[in-house]
Amino acid sequence: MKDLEVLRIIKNEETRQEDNIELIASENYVSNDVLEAVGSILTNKYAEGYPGRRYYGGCEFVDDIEQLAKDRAKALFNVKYVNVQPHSGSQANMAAYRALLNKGDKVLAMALEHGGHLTHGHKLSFSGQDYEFRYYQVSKDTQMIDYDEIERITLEFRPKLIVAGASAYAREIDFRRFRQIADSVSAYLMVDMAHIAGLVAAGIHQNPVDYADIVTSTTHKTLRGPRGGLILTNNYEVYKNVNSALFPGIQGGPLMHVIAGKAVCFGEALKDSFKEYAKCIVSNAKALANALIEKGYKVVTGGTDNHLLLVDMYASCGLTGKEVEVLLDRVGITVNKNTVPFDSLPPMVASGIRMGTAAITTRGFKEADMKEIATLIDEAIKNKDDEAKLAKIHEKVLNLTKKYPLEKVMDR
Ligand code: DSN
Repeated sequence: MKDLEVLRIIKNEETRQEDNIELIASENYVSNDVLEAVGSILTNKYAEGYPGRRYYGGCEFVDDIEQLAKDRAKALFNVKYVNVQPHSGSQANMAAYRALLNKGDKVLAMALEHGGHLTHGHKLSFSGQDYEFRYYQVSKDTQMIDYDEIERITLEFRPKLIVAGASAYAREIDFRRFRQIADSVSAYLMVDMAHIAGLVAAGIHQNPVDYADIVTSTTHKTLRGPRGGLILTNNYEVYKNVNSALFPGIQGGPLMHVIAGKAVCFGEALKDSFKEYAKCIVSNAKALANALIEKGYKVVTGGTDNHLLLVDMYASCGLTGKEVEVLLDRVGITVNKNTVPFDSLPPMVASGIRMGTAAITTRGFKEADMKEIATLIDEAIKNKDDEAKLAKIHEKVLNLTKKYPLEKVMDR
């Protein structure tokens, strides 16, 4: 690269990704093939419209790429219709709402502070501004989804749409039950599977396409592809509405280089090796949760079924999520603060931290390493004011990450 100013910043980020233990639950490391596709000359092409129906000439090869991405996604998720154009999960959700709802319609979704997502009706998001949302919470006793309570709210509120799916919920979600609840008031069901898409692709989480009218996702979390969105449905009428809601409704020209990266990602996820990878994500998350519980940390719901865990740090050690996030950053462990259900602290402070194992599992970390990570986190918390000890912990983090060079795992 000739722009040395930009190159220097990219190199800094490269070193950070190489050196740190990456526990952000929504991040991962793409393969060199995905990187090459996203960095390709496909970025030069305008292709407004859909394959075979574009507004510009010269689209024969980008048509091939988009069709390949669609076909692979269909095979991967065993679904009839796919739109691979959403630039992000938020835009996938916006298109899904527009495909099913009119402004002001009633929607029921999980509360953000109980594990939901901003685009599931938060008042600061377009979703909460355009539709009348009501929210379900998790059970106070188990911290898990309470389906009977959702059914009760559904019968009272009579939403036109129910949204299932979460960004900070560690347990399996029963989409079949959600379908039954939605059917009780003839509501649509939308599933946002962004976090668990890789687990669904690998067949280790119930597949929502069998139950939902629309499934939305991102491609960059457990699915391990480029940053972007995805929409799936088995209903042709819904598919047509999604297509026009997304383009020309919301977006302009699709990012063909990213769609090529999605095609590569779906191809990778169709391989048997991806199934093994997804199983390891979950066993690593369980091992990390257990190791933290053994050290006395309060893991929300008492464990995990998927790729992430939430730890109530305030209840465990009196530190806020924000304090732990900053502290762990100092020793090279990257996490994010997160509210826990019924949190007494505001979101920008939060009682919890959220940790995910998708990225470190890509890197090759094993269950034994999860114990070491739990020990490093615990040591950092216990020695939070001791600079010398924190420096030693940072050394240990560097030794651990050196064992799993990124260059090796990206070449897959
Ligand atoms: N920001 C993503 C996450 O971290 O879960 C969701 O959009």
